[in-house]
Amino acid sequence: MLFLESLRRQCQARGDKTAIEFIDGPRLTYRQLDETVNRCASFLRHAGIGAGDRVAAQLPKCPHFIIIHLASMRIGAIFLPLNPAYPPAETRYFLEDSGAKLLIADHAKKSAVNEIAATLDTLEGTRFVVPDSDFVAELAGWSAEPAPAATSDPHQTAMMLYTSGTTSRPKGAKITHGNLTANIAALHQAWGWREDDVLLHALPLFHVHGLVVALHGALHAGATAVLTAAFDADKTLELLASGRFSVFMGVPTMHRRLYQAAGGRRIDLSHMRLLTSGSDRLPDDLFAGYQRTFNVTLLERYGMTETGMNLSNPLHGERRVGSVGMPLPGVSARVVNPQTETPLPDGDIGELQIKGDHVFAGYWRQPEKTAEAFADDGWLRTGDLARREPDGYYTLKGRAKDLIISGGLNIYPPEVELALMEHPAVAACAVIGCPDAEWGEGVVAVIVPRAGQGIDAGDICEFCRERLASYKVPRRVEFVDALPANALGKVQKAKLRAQFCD
Ligand code: MCA
Repeated sequence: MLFLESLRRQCQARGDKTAIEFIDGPRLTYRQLDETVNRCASFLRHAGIGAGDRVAAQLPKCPHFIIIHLASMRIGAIFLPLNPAYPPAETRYFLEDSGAKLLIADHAKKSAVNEIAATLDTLEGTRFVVPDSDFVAELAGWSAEPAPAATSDPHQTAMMLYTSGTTSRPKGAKITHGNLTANIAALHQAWGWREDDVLLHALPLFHVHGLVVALHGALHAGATAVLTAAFDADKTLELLASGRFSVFMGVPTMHRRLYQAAGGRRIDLSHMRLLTSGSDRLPDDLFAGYQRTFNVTLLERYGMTETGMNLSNPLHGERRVGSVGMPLPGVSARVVNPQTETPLPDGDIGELQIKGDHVFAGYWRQPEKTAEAFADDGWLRTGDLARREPDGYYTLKGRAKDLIISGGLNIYPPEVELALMEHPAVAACAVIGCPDAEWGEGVVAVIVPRAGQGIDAGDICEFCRERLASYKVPRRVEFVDALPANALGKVQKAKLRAQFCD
């Protein structure tokens, strides 16, 4: 049964039980959730949205986002979540590339959004919502009649999430209804989701982690998701310690801040059933410090936007420090020689490749990039290096691709380099990630200035801020006379890392 169908059944079965609740904000029961999603689906159909159309939402974390997300998928449209931190140039690219027909955005950004919309032929409409407003009341005039089942095909695309590439502009990963269903089924089995679970949801909603793993996970189980509008470590720790919650998911930067917020106190969280960490490597010291401080063992898992979750440490059994665990039910994994793509014996390091019904359907309108993503025999190339231990646990050993992960967010150096190269005083540049205690890695730009042009680091950062979401803006800028290059002229980033990462 597809995820959407099982969600509808949960809505029918759970009636007055709370489905979603915002801290200091609105609460929706399963019945209200179902009705409101139906009303929003009526509104979308009335706005001319049909199967296969792209509906973009660029909103802060609010109930509107969740309703629009579910309603879009319910009528067979393709949901496209956009990070509100994107500056106009990035937002425009995603709307243009996806050919989004409708954009629903924050009322506070109306004039900037309208400026972008005026330049796009494919975007037929924009709607603005006030995130604090009563969306349920606003939709009350629309029919709550369920939409005719538009989504019985597991191969139909349910949503599109943009991921950057090492050599190209960001690509839209097509996630099908079948992918979502396979992932959720695997996680429910592996993590033992229960209807009496109460999830504290502090992640952004525009990534797989917050949207699928956390939110869909709770709704699929008929559990309750309690959402914070943003992540505040002190507030989150207070909530976790309150005894109300059984599940929490975060990225290492969030867990590090929670650990620091404890300030050396021992705070017992052992009443919680499951605390997971993902989107970036969990440092060993944090794993151990967390255990001592909170009397719980974090469960580390590994996923990708293109697949959702792949590997996980076990719910019962050893949660191994430094390991991302074993393949989830229905997931096949192998480690191969990156050159020949032949499987390697246990203990050898190679590229991790993945297969299963959860693996995405390809990149939007990019058949060549899609073909490059898969090996000839159909396995997905993750671009991550890993080793399988003889007892089946996998350990990540680095990246085959040029990627920085900062606070659980992927940043592709070529994207930042392209922005830097637009600066008139930049003759050449290279962007690297240096270890950072808070963020995991921090973006460092190494720049060769153009002769005779004045240039300073603050100006460079300001220039980037106009073109890139602020988390991609270099935290440090270094100036050099020349970049180290190999015989083919390729910049040797390892040398730069050795020079500039302490
Ligand atoms: C915020 N800032 C960052 C980051 N986040 N800088 C670098 N890296 C970041 N990740 C910057 C902002 O640009 C801003 O800069 C300043 O920090 C404060 O912004 P604010 O929004 O207040 O930050 P925050 O609330 O402290 O955010 C930190 C955070 C957040 C909570 C750790 O980054 C976060 O929610 N990360 C999780 C991302 C996530 O869900 N990843 C999953 C994707 P300025 O002041 O200069 O403007 S990967 C995924 O889904 C796969 C499938 C998987 O396996 O999970």
